[in-house]
Formats: sequence, C-alpha cells, structure tokens
Amino acid sequence: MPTALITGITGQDGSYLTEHLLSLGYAVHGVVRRTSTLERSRLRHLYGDPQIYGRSLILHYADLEDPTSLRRILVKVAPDEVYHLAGQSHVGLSFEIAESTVDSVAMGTLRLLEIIRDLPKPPRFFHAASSEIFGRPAQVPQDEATPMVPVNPYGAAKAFAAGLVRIYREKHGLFLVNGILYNHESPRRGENFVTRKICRAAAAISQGRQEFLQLGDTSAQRDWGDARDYVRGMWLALQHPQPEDFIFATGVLHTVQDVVEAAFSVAGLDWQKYVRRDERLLRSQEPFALVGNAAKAERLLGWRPGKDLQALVRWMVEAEL
Ligand code: F7E
Repeated sequence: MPTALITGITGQDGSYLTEHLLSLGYAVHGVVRRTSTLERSRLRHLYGDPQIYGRSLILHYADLEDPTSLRRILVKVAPDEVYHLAGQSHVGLSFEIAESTVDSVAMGTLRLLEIIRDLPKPPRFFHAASSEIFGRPAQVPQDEATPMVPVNPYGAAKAFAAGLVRIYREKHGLFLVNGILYNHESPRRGENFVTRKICRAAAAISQGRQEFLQLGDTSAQRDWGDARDYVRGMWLALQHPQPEDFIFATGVLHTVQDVVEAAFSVAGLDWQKYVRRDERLLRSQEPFALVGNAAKAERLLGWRPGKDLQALVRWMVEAEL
C-alpha cells in the first residue's frame, strides 16, 4: 500500500485529494493544526467512517510553524509521496496578514524541504504553487517558463517557495515538483473566495435567507477550473518518471461578472436586482490576464480539465440549494 502525507488535508483540495488517493488504495496521512473549533467539515464523511478513519486515513497534529512537529511526522510516517497544500491562501487578506502568510507559505515550504533533504528515503514531493506567482505576466497565456512577477504578498511567498523547489531539485537531486495551479473551485471552496461567495448568495437570496450580494471588481478575470481535475493532476505529476513543473489550468478566461450571471440564472433570479459594488472589496493590485497553457501537462501526463464554467457554477449553486 503506497503511503501519502498531505499538508492542508482539511482544505478543498486536501479533501478531494484524500478521496482520490483512498480510491487508488493509498494509506493517507494528514497534517492538522490544533484549533479551538474542530473544523474538519470537508473530511467529515471519511472521518466518521470507522472502516476508513484510523485505518487508511490517519490525522496527525503538527504546524508549519513548528518544524520539530513536521520532522517527527515525516520520520514516523516515512511517506512515499508528500502533497504540500497548506498555507494562508487568500490573496486579498495577504495584504492584511502579510507576515503570517509569508511564514506559512514560503517558510513553511522551506522547512519541509530542509527536513526532506535529510530523510534516508526522501519522498516524492508536490508543491501547490499558484498562478499568482505570475502577477503581471509578460506572456499570455503563461507556461512553465514564464518569469515570476508577483504583485501581492501571497504571490511573492508562492514565488519564493516555487523557486526553492526548483533550487532544491537541482542542487540535491530530489523528486520535487511545482504544480502551478490556476483558480479551481467546487462546493467545498472557502466561503470568502469569489465563486463560492456568489453561488452561496444566489442560493440564499432565492430562498429568502439573504437580501443582496456585495462584490468588489466584477470585471476581474480568472481562469477557473473544477477542483477535482486539479487534484488528479497533482497525483499524475508525482507518477511522472522525472520531477518537473506543470501548469494546471483550463486556458479559458472569464470575468467575475460571468460567474454572477451564471449563478443567478441557475437560481432563477435577475442579478441586477441584488448585486452591489463594495469599494472595500477592491484590491489595490489586481493581477493581469492570468490564464494558463497546460499543454505540457496534457502531453506528458495525459491531463485534460473540464472547461465548462456554466456546469461548474451550476454544480456549486445546486449544492448550496
Ligand atoms: O478572487 C475578485 C478578486 O478571492 C478572484 C486562491 O485560491 O486563486 C485564488 O485567488 C477575483 C479577484 O481568488 C470579490 O478581486 C471581486 O480578482 O476568488 P478570489 P484569487 O484571488 O484569484 C489563486 C490561483 C490562488 O492561488 C489563491 O490561493 O475575484 N473579486 N469581488 C472578489 N474576490 C473575493 N474573494 N471577494 C469578493 O467579494
């Protein structure tokens, strides 16, 4: 039975990746942080199953800010594969909590790399990098060779971490991979990311539980895909014979406004009656035309994402309803 260790297992991607790996026969170990509320809702269906929890799914307490705890788990579990998904991931908030964002995203990755380097049998390592490393890219669409020009603390931290993954791969000959992930969504997306916020609001307004929806810049564009495709890509990247970086993206740009119209139409509402602009939600530094070219992942891994934003939004609104 292959063994995987996931940081960020309680998040959207961690929960889908856990399901994927369990379906492939893996033993899955997850790193969880102690919090005063036990927030593991995305894993509850697995957590509550005595055939799975404690057998093929095991959770361990550790923290990216506590290298001793990470080292102990890595030594004890001796995983074949590590999927590093943890870290503060909200771009807008990274301006407010810059130090803790950089500490978890950048330093957290460095700490893991330093531990892995010392292990007698270093695991294959997947780092969830982000399209935010490109910020204001010189090239549209971006590929694996596009220079990194981050425009916010989160993007800068991810660029630092992705750069170290490349450096440690070359210097120490380790199997380290950056998956450069563009936005990917699902009903398990955090509630303060824009697609989930919109889909939740459309459903709640249609059921009389909410009056209106406040948004920032609805002309902002993103390349949005289905989260389940992206976790499949993570696994494929670690099965490839050589460690290489891969872009995971749909290659299609949409505006926030497109998401609004699709979501309100599924809920049977006229969006114009309910959507308001809130200047406080505008970001000072919006990235520009972040759209990815995933041709390398398709060619080498056979990875192909769904590209239908309408279907993605329908799934998300129906889950809220
Ligand atoms: O914003 C605009 C906002 O917060 C998307 C993370 O997973 O993907 C995600 O980062 C766009 C931006 O995601 C609201 O200004 C308008 O232009 O859903 P988001 P993000 O910032 O693209 C990347 C790839 C990551 O790596 C990140 O970890 O929507 N927008 N009005 C709004 N955004 C939010 N959150 N809330 C609004 O009311």
